[in-house]
Amino acid sequence: MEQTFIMIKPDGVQRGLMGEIIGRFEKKGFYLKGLKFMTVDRAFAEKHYADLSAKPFFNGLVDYIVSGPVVVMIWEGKGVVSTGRKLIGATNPLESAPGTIRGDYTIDIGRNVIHGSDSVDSGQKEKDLWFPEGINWWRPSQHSWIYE
Ligand code: IDP
Ligand code: MG
Repeated sequence: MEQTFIMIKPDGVQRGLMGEIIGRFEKKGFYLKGLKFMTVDRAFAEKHYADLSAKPFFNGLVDYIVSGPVVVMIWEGKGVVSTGRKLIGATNPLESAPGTIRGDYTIDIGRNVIHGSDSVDSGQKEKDLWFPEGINWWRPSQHSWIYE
């Protein structure tokens, strides 16, 4: 089944939004397959955001990601990459709809509390980067109440 990499950024941790964010993915019906609390260094953050290295905000983005602990997760489910992005909302909170995580809890693009993979392929790459030890295998007992 499809998987995505989700990170609660340092502001989401500091602002006490961990339970809220995890709850939204949980209640939707996605399965949590990996979960860690960690602090990364600049080289690691630069690797995660390598595609954005030419952007003018890149150094500020790296400063932001290394500024405190993050919660990193692997979520699984049908369509979880694109539905996960919908739960998260548009990158710029000025454009993210109410009801989305960024729409409900954030103001500034550089403090948008959460990351989600933008494709199945980048989800796989991000999982390999953040969870080299692998993730857990389990299937919640409610499976047949979520999937027909
Ligand atoms: P995404 O997180 O919605 O996938 P990306 O374009 O991949 O958005 O950008 C990664 C992150 O870089 C954003 O979530 C945001 O934290 C930061 N970012 C993007 N654009 C800007 C900007 O114009 N100024 C400051 N930070 C930005
Ligand atoms: Mg992105």
